[in-house]
Amino acid sequence: MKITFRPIAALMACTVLSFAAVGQGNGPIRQVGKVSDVNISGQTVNLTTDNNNHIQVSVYSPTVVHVRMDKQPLAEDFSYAVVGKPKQAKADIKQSNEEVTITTDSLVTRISKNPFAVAFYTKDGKVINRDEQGLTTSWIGEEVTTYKEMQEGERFIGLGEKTGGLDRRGSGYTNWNTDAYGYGTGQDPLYTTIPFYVGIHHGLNYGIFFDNSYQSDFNFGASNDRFSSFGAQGGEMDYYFIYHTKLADIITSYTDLTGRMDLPPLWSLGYQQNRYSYYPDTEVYRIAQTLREKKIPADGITLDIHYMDAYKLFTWDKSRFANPAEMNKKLEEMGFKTTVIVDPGIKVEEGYGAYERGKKDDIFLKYIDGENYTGQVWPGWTHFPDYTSNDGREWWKKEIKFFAETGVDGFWNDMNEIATWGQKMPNNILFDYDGHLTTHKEGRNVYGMQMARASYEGARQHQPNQRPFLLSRAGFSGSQRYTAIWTGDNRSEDSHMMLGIRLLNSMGVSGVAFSAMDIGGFTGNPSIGLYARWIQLGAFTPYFRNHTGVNSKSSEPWAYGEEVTEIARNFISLRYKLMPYIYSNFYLASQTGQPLMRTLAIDYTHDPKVYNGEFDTQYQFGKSFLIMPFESGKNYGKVYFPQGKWYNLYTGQVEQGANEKIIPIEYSKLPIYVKESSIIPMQSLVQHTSEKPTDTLTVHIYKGDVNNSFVYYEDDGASYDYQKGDYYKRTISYDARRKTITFDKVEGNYSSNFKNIKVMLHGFDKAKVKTNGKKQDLQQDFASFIDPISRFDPQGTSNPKIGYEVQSFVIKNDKDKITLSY
Ligand code: NBV
Repeated sequence: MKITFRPIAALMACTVLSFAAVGQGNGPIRQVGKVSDVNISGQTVNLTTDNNNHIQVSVYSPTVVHVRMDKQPLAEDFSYAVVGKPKQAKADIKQSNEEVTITTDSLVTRISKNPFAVAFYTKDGKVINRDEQGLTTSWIGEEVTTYKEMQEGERFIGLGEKTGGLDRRGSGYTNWNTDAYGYGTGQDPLYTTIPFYVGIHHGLNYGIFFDNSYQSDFNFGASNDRFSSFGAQGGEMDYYFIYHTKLADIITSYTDLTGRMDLPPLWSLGYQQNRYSYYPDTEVYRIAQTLREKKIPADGITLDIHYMDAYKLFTWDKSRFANPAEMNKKLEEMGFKTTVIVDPGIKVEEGYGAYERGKKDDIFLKYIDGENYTGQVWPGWTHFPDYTSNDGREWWKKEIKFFAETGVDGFWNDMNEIATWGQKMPNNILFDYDGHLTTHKEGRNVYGMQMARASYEGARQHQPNQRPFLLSRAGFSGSQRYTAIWTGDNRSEDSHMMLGIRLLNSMGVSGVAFSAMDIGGFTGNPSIGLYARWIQLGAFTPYFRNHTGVNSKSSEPWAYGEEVTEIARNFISLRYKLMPYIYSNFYLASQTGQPLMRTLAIDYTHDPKVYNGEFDTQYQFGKSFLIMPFESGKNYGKVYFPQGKWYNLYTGQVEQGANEKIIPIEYSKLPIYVKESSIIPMQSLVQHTSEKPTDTLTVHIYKGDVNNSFVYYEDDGASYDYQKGDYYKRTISYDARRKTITFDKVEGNYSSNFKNIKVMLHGFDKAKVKTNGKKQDLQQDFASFIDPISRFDPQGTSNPKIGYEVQSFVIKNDKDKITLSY
């Protein structure tokens, strides 16, 4: 009897304990509990529960609902990520014994009272997303997690810089900014934290942004078949729920909340030559000169840590760079801008200026007892500025002036996870967190973002009417307001090239339009084929950066033989010819948050094929180009054409969409297709963005059965004068039913670089074109985007150009509306 009694007693004790946990919130898990008090004020519902938890659900806009919960009364809503302001919205709030419902123009939020749980529905009653009824929200110690009911067939995408497939279902992830040198293709976490994802099911899609900078965990059905969840090691449960019928609009709403990039300087969209490291100055000139001699267009040269004196920030190694201002001036004359690397660690060395000034201004991160934290990096033992304090940022802004004086145009913020040897920064370091004193646990994930912010603000302060270029390795949601982000120390392997595409596509969905990977790979040496493929793809990434590590082979476009040089020249030149298209797409990103690299999930959200591992690296570059990335060495590959018609870029041949196909892959030609009804503005070839193209803008139009529009945008590409109206903008629309192409009236005061517009018609058989009602004469023309490789024609005589015949005509670039009909 005794023997059997004991386990029963133990079981009973356990049962009591778990009831206590559920009922009173004092067991090992504190449940959110039953709503005991409701207070409705305007667009906001405040609730308390019988477990003494405090909750606020408020309508942020008709499509966004903000949910906050804490074990104590809610504190001031401080966020580094969110810059948007709640919008006045019609919200009909009703209450019954069981629930509170909030109805806006777009969705219905239902708050159950027992226990507290939130559910979001469409206006016609479909579940978009709801708390898992039994688990809802709970705390284990300081760790807080919200559990969501897993919907049948639900997929998850986003979460920024995360490895894994496009569809994250079945996986779990951690956000803890990490220096991940030579990371594995499945490694997690990496450098940047973006706690934002999109859920997709039953023809619906929603976004959740979890605004918490502690280490956070996301579970999309990993090791369980019941829920998806998001939680953090501390802080509030604080999330924004976003609902739109179109996925692209979710990105727009998310970037309404967390901000968007400024228009970048045009030069930063050109080709950027990096290595760890180019020195001395004569080597920098050699690289610049060779790019020009070999007619490989380029705009930027980047200096890595060897430009510094013993890796000390805000110094130049004078034996390598005797006169940096003069060097930068000469480079500028050659059409190059200089970007320098900046690391946060300031060497502890008596008499070293930055160290002394930092000590004097007392801006370094400290332990709880007030002693400066010291960690080891390149220069040896260093202190780290607290960029989460206003004083820390102000100090850094003053220091950055050092570069402004030498004509530096770009700042590359590295090692800002924070990276220190040992990779185990202690948690008992304090971060000001802008007046909300906290520890490393909450401060770490925003440190890199705040460093980039300080660099950005510093650059702006010292050259107020010049757009700076910023690049950062670590980041957090909202970093896109200050900087581009690149994916750190990848490897020179095929799998990394493909991973890089997935990372950039994922960042694009997650608000980061300006992103990059090291083209060619950082660690190791790529094969010739891999390098050739990667540089072709690089031309279709937002920030085009060729970079390699300190011990690897040279990685300039001529380092892999003549043939690869030609391939690189072809695709880098194509990027320069596409600059009007690319720049207009960056304008779009600055206005709407729409990324340049668009996973097919953005426009073909509910087509299951786009999530298939065979096709999930395919992406659109802008809306017109469909890029098919493939590992090197493949002669054939399977692709998927989504709904619609797709033109082969090189032959003009049309592929019907909603179709899989095996296509031949040529080593020298990245498979690229153009979407029907596309409008693609291009210019003549230039060797850098400050060289003037010819005065004719070529607009390629591809015949199609769907409507389309393209916002063409131009300005000086360098200053902020566009904010005063100095821009040139017009919408070009393709109306498939009316058979018209309309160039709307120009907006803005900037006069275009282009006097003429040449319209090239693709796929229009014997078109009869009228311009503003008058018959238009057409010319026979040839559409060619790249040149043949000379291997096939050493004399350059017999080999026909790559391309196909089209018809074209030239019109004046009038500011008034132009209507073409066909
Ligand atoms: O500054 C050197 C490198 C840099 O080239 C690379 O791009 C960064 O990701 N940096 C990391 C420091 C450590 C490299 C082992």
